[in-house]
Amino acid sequence: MNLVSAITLGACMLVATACQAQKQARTPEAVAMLKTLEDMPRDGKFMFGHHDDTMYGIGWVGDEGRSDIKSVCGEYPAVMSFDLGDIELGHDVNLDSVPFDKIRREAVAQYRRGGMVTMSWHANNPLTGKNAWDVSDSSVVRSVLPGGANHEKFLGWLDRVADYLNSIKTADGVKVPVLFRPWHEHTGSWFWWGQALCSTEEYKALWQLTYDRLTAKGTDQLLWAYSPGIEPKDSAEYLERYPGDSKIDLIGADAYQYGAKAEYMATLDRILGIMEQVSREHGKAMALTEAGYESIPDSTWWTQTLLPVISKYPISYVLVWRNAHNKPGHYFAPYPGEPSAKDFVKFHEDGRTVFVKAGGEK
Ligand code: BMA
Repeated sequence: MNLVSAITLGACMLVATACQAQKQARTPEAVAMLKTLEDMPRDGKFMFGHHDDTMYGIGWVGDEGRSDIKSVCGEYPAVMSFDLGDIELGHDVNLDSVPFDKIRREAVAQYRRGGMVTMSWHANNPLTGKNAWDVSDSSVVRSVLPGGANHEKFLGWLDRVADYLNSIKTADGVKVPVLFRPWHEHTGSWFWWGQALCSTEEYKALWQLTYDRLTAKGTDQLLWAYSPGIEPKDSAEYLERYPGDSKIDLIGADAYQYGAKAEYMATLDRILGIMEQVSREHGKAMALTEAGYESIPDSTWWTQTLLPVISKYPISYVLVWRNAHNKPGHYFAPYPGEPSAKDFVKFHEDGRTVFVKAGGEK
């Protein structure tokens, strides 16, 4: 072997070790979850997801095992989303009054029935003490980075997130894999980590800090999702604040209908087209991480608006937002008797959509 081949071999071994080290840093359950996310579109399917599905719905809150989706179609969503907002303050309930103990139980139940769990984090503003939507000051992100006045406090917040995620375990002690989706919708400017509130470097540093601190706390059960809003016009804009391939497992977008059907379909088409390109070039799974039409004022929305567009793209899942029990009209999923429920049953019966069975617990 000459020197060049020896060096090349050495370099290859280093790369292989690094890759292995990265893989070894994942629990088998997280690896399996990533494989499922990747396999879905290859099988021509995608999972359906719903935020806070088993926590509350229209006309009920906290009923054990209840779900508006299950009431309508007989199965649970394959993906359930929960939010960590207020965990950083040490509260027992999140920003929507859902007890963290209940989120832990429901995450385990969802995992045991063969479904997936994703978590967002509407973290409070660490500078002003107000909520995630307080955009009154554009030095917040800088203030939590190393050297910033809120750095130590913020590390404590990250530790609380890590400790909580690490506490979500089955009875056998298996940590439930979670697709963690922090600092979402950053291409808009309605959260303190948004586009106009920090620089690209600061946003990326916020991700690095989050990733490093959680990883150091042993959160090897996590997958990580990047989910901008619909603002990017091309892949360069989509990737402007991308934290990097080594930190991201799935790329997403949060896209809601506010106006006309044709306009929303065109928006979905555009953002999913951009994501398809990024997904191919970066080798990442992709999903519509949040979607919906508040109050669903279109009784065929599921099969005539959503399905025709998303089924053109290799998405792993589509997730709709919550059915608030105490905020009239703030719902995104059907419930029994709701005008789009019949159409949702058709969507459920479509061979491409994936749900999980009630009672199918492992
Ligand atoms: C928003 C709304 C709010 C909620 C927040 C976090 O989109 O649903 O009511 O507090 O998400 O779940």
